[in-house]
Amino acid sequence: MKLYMHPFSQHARRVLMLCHELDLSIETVPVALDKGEHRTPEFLSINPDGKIPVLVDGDTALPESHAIMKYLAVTANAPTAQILYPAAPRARAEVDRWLDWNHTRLNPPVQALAIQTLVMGENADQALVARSHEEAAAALIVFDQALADRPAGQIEPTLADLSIASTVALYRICGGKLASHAAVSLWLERISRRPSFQNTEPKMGG
Ligand SMILES: N[C@@H](CCC(=O)N[C@@H](CS)C(=O)NCC(=O)O)C(=O)O
Repeated sequence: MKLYMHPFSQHARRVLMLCHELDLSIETVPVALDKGEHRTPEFLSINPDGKIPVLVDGDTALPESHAIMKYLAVTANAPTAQILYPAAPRARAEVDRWLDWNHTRLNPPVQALAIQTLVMGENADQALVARSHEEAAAALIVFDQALADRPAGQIEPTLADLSIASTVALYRICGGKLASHAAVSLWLERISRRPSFQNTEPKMGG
């Protein structure tokens, strides 16, 4: 299996974190977004939407990080798969809920922040930066409360934890603060001790 990815992409990172958690080896194919490699006919033939990550498994090309994560979790024959993406409908719905929440609520302002602060440099739109910080912080209040209400024994991550961790980690790289989100801070600290997090850390400026 191959994963078309970019080392700074939170969408690719969450898939790579999952591969570590499943003990699944995967070949990574870096796509130079800065050189427009995602707009070439070759790349568009595997994802007409022109975005990474894309998983290629045999003759299947699957874009969208959360679809890839679900596919890997249900096809992997790993003991951890049941915790990562439980089969029981209510537990699975809870994971799906937070994956959707990240996709629609937290990730969009963090993605905007990343583009403005890491890509645009001096040309960053400061009004957009300020608005994105506000939106991300407002979304994190919701997640913070959910973590505070979580049963104490629930320590092992699900797909949703990995996905949200990839986004929160990027938020911090972009200058986002977790000081007013105590439960998120603790949760990230615990996840950041996992090899899956440490081995997928983007090497900024390196
Ligand atoms: N919903 C997609 C979003 C993927 C995405 O936005 N990828 C970015 C990199 S983090 C990308 O390929 N951007 C290139 C572009 O939009 O031109 C997913 O979850 O995989």
